[in-house]
Amino acid sequence: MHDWDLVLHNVHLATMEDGYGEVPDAAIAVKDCRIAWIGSGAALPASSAVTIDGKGCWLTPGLIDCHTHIVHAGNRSDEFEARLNGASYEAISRAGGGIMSTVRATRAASDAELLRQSLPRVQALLAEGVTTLEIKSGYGLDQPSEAKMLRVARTIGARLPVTVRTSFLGAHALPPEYAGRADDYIDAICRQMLPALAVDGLVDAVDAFCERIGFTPAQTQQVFEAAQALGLPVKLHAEQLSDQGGAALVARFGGLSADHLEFLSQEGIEHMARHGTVAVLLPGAYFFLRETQAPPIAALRAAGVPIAVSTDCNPGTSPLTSLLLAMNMACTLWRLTPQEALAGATIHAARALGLQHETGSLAVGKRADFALWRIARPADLSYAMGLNPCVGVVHGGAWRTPVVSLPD
Ligand code: DI6
Ligand code: FE
Repeated sequence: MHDWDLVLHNVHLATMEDGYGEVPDAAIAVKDCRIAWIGSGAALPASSAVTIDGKGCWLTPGLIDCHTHIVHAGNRSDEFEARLNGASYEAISRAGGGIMSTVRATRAASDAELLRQSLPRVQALLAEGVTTLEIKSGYGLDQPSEAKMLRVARTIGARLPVTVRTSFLGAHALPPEYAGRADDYIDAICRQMLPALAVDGLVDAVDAFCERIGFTPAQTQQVFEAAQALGLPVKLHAEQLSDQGGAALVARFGGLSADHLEFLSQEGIEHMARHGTVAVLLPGAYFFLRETQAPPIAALRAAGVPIAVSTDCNPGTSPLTSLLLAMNMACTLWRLTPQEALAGATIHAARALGLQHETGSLAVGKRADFALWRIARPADLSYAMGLNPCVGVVHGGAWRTPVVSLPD
């Protein structure tokens, strides 16, 4: 009798439903790509086509990286080195460096080249148990180049065992063609770029960079109105370097998430709590930029705002391709607990993508996205730096790793 497609037994579960949601000495069964049964190993009621001995490892939901700019061409290690040799950020920027150097490289790359350069970064995340990945555009800044970035993101989801959600970030920076004409660029985004990309099915959500060096709250609001007219959810890079009231703005639009948040005000927190907007924390950018103002973690906790943690993988401010290290940084730099960090990379990250009914925890009916870890307890995932204890991954009910039998 083969009732189930896959059973994993001899595992300890951290379901991430209600804290860690620990189930020791457990088994979990999969049918039609979804979780069909969870319980104690001794109570396993039916047999399966494939049975895997987890050998006492821990099973968590597959990790979710809910904020990345992982598709881009080139890198900025030359600028990193120049700055450490004394060059100022302004001088680099005046010489055409900074974000525009990534825009030039990304515009110049073919689809195939952009994919080739992005894949090693994606593979680094997948090796650490990531099964869902958000990918933004925002280094094209014209319609064909933004479309190219989003197509490559879709290709990653189609070719690799990972669920990809795309975000259109046309309002990331002002392209040189529009120098001094930011309002005209926002108009082009709202009237031409976004509608065309949405019709092509390339956009799952709409993002913007609301900042003194980005776009104003009024310009951000215009982008959100255009998204709303197309039925697309919104999210925002908010309060990273200054308090622009971006978190309250995105919350008022029923936004999925407000991200960064180092300069978030109490008023912003209250709007987020009221509208269920997730706080996405990005410690990699804080670390790499050597920022000193931490996001208001205690106040977010007190208000009951769900907190997610992500890499912000990008070439300028967070060249980070380890979600486990982002979790460690959230704990060491900002005093998140390891349990909060793991929730931030699973159940709350799922909510930040609007996928909370689909993935992010181990619950009957959800997609079978698992990561299997050779660890002693869940806190190990936030504790170790640079060790990858992931020994197996299931994405949509399918083993991603070739091993069907774990080494002892
Ligand atoms: N905030 C950031 O820190 C990055 N983008 C954003 O919206 C910067 C991206 C870059 O420098 O390439
Ligand atoms: Fe970002």
